[in-house]
Amino acid sequence: MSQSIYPPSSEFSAKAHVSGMEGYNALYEKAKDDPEAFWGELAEKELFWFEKWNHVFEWNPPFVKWFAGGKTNVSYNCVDRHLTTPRKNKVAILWEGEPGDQRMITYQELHRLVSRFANVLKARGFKEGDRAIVYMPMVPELPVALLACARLGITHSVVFGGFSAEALKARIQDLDAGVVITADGGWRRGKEVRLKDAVDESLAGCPSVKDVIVLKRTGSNVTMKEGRDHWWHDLDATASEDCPAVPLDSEHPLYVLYTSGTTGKPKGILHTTGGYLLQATMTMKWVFDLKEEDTYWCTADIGWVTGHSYIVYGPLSAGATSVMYEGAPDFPAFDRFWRIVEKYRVTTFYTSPTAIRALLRQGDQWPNMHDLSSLRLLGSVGEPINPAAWEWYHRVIGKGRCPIVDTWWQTETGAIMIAPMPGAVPLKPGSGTLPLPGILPDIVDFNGIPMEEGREGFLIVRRPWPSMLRTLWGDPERYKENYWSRIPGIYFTGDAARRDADGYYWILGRVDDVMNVSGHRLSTMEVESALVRHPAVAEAAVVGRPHEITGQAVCCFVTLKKGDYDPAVLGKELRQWVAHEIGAFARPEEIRFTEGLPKTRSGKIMRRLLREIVTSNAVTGDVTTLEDMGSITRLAAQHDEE
Ligand code: 7RM
Repeated sequence: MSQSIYPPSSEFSAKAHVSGMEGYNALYEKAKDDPEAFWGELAEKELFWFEKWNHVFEWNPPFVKWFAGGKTNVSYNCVDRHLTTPRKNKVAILWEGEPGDQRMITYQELHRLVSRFANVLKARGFKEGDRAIVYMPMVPELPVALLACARLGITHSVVFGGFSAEALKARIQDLDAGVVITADGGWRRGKEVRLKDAVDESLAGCPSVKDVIVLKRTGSNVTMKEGRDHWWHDLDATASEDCPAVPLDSEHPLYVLYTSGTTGKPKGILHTTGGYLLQATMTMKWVFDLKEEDTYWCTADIGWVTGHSYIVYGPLSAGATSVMYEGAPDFPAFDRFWRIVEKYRVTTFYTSPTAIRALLRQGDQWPNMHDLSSLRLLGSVGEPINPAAWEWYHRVIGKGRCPIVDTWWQTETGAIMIAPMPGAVPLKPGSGTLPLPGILPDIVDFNGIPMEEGREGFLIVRRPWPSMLRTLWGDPERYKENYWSRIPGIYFTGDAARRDADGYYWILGRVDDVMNVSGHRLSTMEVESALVRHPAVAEAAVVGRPHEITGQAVCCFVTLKKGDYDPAVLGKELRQWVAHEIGAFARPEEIRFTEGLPKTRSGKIMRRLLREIVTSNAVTGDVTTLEDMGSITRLAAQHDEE
């Protein structure tokens, strides 16, 4: 496959935090040779500590501690420390609600909001070691609630605002949370998402919950239970603005974030304090090349890890101006993102391949209606980005001027692990390029033996890193089993990948997304990228189905770009196309045209559900992360008609 390479422009390099491959190599080598010195110096320089640590890290596989004995506070680092600098009147959060309302909150104002709300929690008796569930829309009070918890050492767990009452209840129970922080509702595609109703429904079986604090966002009618439920504004009105941040151990649990595993029970990923914040802060500079004058926008939802690390903790710790948007990208029209970029003169824009493909599908007229010349850097996260989407993002959004940082990481890794430093590392569309300093990934076979260049294998990480998950909440055995036993003593990412002659990493998707057709290992991603290279195809999801002769057969779900197609003709053409692009063995057995694909709320295609549909035409197991349950019914129904 011919490969285009995009080196950084000399203009971009000249101003970047890290310039040229020499700059990258020097940092990488230093971190590799002496991780203690490397991370120790950064921790001292980049974060505020009440007391210094005893050791940079202590590694008792598979458990690690970073900066243990050191005392710090995430809320202090994200807010208070900026108040004695010229940043005190800088906008921290530049917020836009879906209906078009706006708020601009400076660091000083953020300090007041966080201190007051921390005093509200304190007055209700919550303190260091307690747990809070946060179930809110994307409004500024969401980061305020998180920072208030962090200020007091209350471990928070954000549950995405679209989750059902049932999913919420499971998380409240698993965490044994004492308080739920919520809102009446939020706005999504012009409709109210009624959060308080879901909280009421979930609380029947949750005796641990003493208090529910309700923000008024939509103003709709909600039931308030006497003694248990309180309006945020009532409690906040009388709260003092003086609430010093509590010095906490570097290993104090900052948050738990639930993510679906291969079984039905979600895993509670635990992140702690000093190490997490350090890597989140450093990646803002290394990967997003953050400058004082940037207006940075990550479009993720705070309900998943990208929002935690790259809307709340990373940007605020680094003193950024961070845009936050409440609603959907297509409301009221397909240009909402580009409208916001133009309006606030956004310089750095970080989104997912799913969003890019969805917007690409609507045509260039939407971005072309807006002045996007403020952009200087683009980012991608969540899935491999296919070359066609990359090229569109680069050309139509970035006007060929902006580097694209393709960032590989996981809820478990806490912060970005593999991504280009944009002033240093030449880009190859579809590759996360090289590991960041201190990160030692490798690609190995079943026995942990490194694969040769170009060969597909398991992506692993050899050394603990600062923002690594510490355990699964309440289940250290599952933590060991899930991440450290496939190849004993080594972190197993669950992803397949390969490395090219330049040492660049190419992520091929989850290991359980690898098919085996006639003895050929074939990644579902490979077939998907072949399909989306076809001009009629907007998006594709591919799964394997048991097959008597070939082991597995390739089944494809395809959404089309606008146009008139004859499904019979196009189906044949696409099968031929894939055979031509990859090889005859990859020729799909089946192509199903569909209006939409089942996705998680963070935009990942749920291939597990598609696998169940093609094997048994039924769906079982955990579907709580699914964005639109209707997509499943429609896909199954479509099959019945065939
Ligand atoms: C941040 C996030 C993690 C999984 C991971 C991969 C996939 C994420 C990329 C990617 C290719 C990327 N956390 N993934 N980023 N694949 N290129 N740049 O997404 O826990 O929700 O998902 O997502 O499979 O293991 S996550």
